[in-house]
Amino acid sequence: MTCVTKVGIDDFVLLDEITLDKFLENLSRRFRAGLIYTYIGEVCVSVNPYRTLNIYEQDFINKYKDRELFENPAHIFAIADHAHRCMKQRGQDSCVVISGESGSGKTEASKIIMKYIAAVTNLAGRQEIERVKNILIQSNTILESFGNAKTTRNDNSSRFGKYMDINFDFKGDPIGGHVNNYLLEKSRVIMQQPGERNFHSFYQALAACNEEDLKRLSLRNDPFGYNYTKYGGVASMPDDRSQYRATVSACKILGFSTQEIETLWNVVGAILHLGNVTFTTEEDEVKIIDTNSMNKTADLLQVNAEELKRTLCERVIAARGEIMQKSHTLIEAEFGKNALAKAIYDKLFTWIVSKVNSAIDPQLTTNIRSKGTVIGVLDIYGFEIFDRNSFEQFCINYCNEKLQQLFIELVLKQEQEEYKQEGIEWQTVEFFNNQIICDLVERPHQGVLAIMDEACLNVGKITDEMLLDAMDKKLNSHQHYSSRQLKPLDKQMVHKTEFRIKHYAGDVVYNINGFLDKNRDTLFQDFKRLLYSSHAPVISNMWPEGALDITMTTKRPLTAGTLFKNSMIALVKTLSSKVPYYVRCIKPNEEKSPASLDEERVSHQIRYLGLLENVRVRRAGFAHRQTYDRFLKRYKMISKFTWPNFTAGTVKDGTQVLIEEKGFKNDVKYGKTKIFIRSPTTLFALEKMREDLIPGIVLLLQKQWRGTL
Ligand code: AOV
Ligand code: MG
Repeated sequence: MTCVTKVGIDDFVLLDEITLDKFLENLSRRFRAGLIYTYIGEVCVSVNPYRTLNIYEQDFINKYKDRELFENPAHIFAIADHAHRCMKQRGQDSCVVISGESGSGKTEASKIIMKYIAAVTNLAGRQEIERVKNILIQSNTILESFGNAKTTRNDNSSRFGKYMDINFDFKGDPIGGHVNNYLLEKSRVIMQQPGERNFHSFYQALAACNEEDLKRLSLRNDPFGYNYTKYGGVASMPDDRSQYRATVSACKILGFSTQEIETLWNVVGAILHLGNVTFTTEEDEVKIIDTNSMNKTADLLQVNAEELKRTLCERVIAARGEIMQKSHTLIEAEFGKNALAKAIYDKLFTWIVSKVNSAIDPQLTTNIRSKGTVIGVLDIYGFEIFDRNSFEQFCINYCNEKLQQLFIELVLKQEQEEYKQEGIEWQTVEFFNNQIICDLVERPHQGVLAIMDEACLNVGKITDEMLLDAMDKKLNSHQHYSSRQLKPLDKQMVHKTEFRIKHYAGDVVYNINGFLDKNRDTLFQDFKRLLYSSHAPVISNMWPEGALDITMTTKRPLTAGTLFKNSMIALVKTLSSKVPYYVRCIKPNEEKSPASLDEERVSHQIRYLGLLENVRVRRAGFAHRQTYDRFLKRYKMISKFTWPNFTAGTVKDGTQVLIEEKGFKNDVKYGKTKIFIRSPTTLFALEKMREDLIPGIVLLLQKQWRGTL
């Protein structure tokens, strides 16, 4: 086993002074020594090591299994073990919230937690449980292939948010799970920033295009030969081909049929070909230049080529009861094609998630009817700032605001409010509350999302610039909002195109171009009908809305922004209903280097994550709290003054008598309804005394029961 020597302190609560310098010094000393985990009480701070560490092997698993946090050096295994043990013992649902900026190690952390849980469960070796564990782990491979991509911040960046519940039976063994996914960054399908790639799946298909099972896609292994994979200027990565095989193998393990796997890659291939379809205009009519690419697209989507051609070049409209064909302009044709590519990929991803969900549905995987208890693992896209930030970054960063708000509510605020309520002496810890930024985004009528939705109601009449004007009018006095006037090159009036939000984690300038379209998120009905007509059942089933007749009017669907907001509110509600555990991830440098810790960047993260405030609250805080009656019920047996019953006063008096007799007076405070115990060791000592007495008491009760006493 790798020997873990003690470097710095294992828990920031033990710092001699709570200052940024001391915090940073401890963090970087430990990072240099390969100790990437440090606690703040029960919160685990993790620094991305950017190298493989031998700290996740079986010997480490054995070391952390069934152990308390303070018994071993800080490790994410201890958090996973704690969550699992508490869930099992108390039957309470819990969740692990992993947060931190892009590239800080959230996805890796979520996989480490899942692997640990898989390693410490099913000691009886039940076959169906082994199957479930394998499926849960393999589902990551598929979701990452289709939902992750290389960005300038992270080579394997999650471009969707993921919340996975793992269901456990009463023995604590996994019996299934459920994935909730949040807004996929589908604009990546058609465009990538310099240095970035499209989703991994496209390059996997290209790298493996010569394999027997992909020949039908007629692809060439040349990412620069396809419009949709060339913009970022980054070609294949060495493991694209092996990842293709891993993805197919994972699909098989999850029970995808051969036909479904075929359709999956057909759709990927179809999108690549569709990207190469180009248009021209002849006599005011749009025509396709490259029919070859168009035919291949139709072939792979199993739709009629003539129909595809028609829907790319014109649309059917119903006006005053009459149905007419209307030719697109060049711009509309390009726009429609790109919207089609994005929509097909988005639907494919949703379908994959639903397939994963049916493979891990606890009712189907085992015959157990009850859903048991769950541990939820949240791995979302981290806060990000690019050179150009659009609607997707706006949603991603808003999502991070919501999670920070939850952390503030649960860790910083509630704890302090409880001390106040209980009358415990307490020096209030000040912290920045980002509720004001959440409000800026989500307030009804006044927030950015509401203003956007209002603008979306006026189809065709409002431009992105007009939206920005409307935002300026309503938000200009907000402390966290501003917009920039681009310097006019000549005397002509130049519209503003950017606005800035002062997020909790930094200022981000968003470019307004495309906001309205992305929020409205519509696809011409003709495309929906076309895809519904596909001979591939998987594709046709993805597009039930294509069955609607042209003359039928449908209700206006909710916008992408509102749907996202609703899903965030639901997520926060789910997380709040569970016992939370936190992993706070830190990115050590911008170079993805294992050797350096950029003090400025790391200090910035410590500050905005509120870690110092977390230490302050925790330090003055208490490891355990319990109402007096429950406390006394549990421990009354260890004191002669309280056993079998305390009759000389209130439950609070009884608790006090017990604590004083056992010599823990200096480690506790008495609130109005609860006792607060400062250090975990006191709690463990109490537990130990109770445990030692239990066999004797059981014997005593048995004797009483048999009437032999
Ligand atoms: P993220 O999930 O936080 O970013 P990842 O978990 O994808 O970040 O981590 C980025 C990269 O850092 C990984 O691909 C690994 O190479 C490396 N890494 C992270 N954690 C570890 C670890 N514990 N041990 C070894 N290497 C690690 V984002 O999804 O972009 O927000 O959106
Ligand atoms: Mg990630």
